[in-house]
Amino acid sequence: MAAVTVAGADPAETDGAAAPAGSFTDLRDPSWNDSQLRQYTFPTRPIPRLSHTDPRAEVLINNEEPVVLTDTSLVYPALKWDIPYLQENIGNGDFSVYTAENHKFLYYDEKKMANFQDFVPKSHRVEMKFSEFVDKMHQTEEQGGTERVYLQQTLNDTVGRKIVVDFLGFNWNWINKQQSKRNWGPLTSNLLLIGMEGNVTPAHYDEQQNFFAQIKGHKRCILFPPDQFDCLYPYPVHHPCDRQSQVDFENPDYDKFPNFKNAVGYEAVVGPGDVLYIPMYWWHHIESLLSGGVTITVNFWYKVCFCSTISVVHCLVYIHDISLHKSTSIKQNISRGHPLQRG
Ligand SMILES: O=C(O)CCC(=O)C(=O)O
Repeated sequence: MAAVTVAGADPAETDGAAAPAGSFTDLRDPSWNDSQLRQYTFPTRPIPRLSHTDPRAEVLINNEEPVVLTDTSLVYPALKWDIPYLQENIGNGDFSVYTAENHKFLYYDEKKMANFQDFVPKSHRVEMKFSEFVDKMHQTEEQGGTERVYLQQTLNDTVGRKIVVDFLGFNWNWINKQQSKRNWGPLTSNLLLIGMEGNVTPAHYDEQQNFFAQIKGHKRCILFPPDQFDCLYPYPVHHPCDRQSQVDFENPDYDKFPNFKNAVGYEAVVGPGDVLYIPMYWWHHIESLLSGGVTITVNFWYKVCFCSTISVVHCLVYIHDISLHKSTSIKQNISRGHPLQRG
């Protein structure tokens, strides 16, 4: 895998030194401030923010390194989305909503729960109508309850006409070119994420390329390259939390996870109109800013087809580069014909 050059492309960066997470400096967007970021122990460097026309952005994506693209217009028609507009137009389908007793929404694969009978998930998936989700969110906001909700639903054909029109107005021309010039497989899904302020998706990696398009509110995204696999201690492959880090970023247990002391992240705060490229196998921790209101994101997940020669070479490079755990899971995906579900 190519050496990570991500920090070097940041026009705001001077010496490339890593700063403690939560105190990185770049060209600040005045609509948020440091007090809205959670505090962590590990250092981070900024992810470059570039125009999609900047040749350095292409280089980063080609190298499978993260970049925030500031002007793709990828989800331009959706920038008007807010809760009242969605309530009016999103339709009467069922939505997957996760509920949790605290702000952390650790993903787990329900199909793997039989393998670990003692596993007790800390969040639960419930199917509900959009209006029920909004009521639950308002209940917590108004009554100061501890139960939080996070809607995470693949966009599908139950959405109303105006949402379809907005969706068709996405910048498919740009994103289709991104896909075809890198020989990625098909778009597998667009996940719609609607979160409460302060919600956290703990660090995990996905087996797909991701253009993560921010629509409303701000999210802080902390990424770690795949070569920091040994710092992040994923759950075992057959565990429901496969691909998720076992390290609690807010209270790391260094006796159990000593290499976490060596973790160095790359971070960016994304706001409406920004698109973060999250390369396949890069760990990502994502938080909706504290006191920042509701966040809305749509992601674009692309399979990588391991069928073409170039992808096989790519795959072999990965297998060579990363630890046994990871290569085992990649090999499993290849032998299964790469059946991807969420991520
Ligand atoms: O936005 C989030 O909270 C999580 C999104 C995520 O993990 C993804 O798009 O892969």
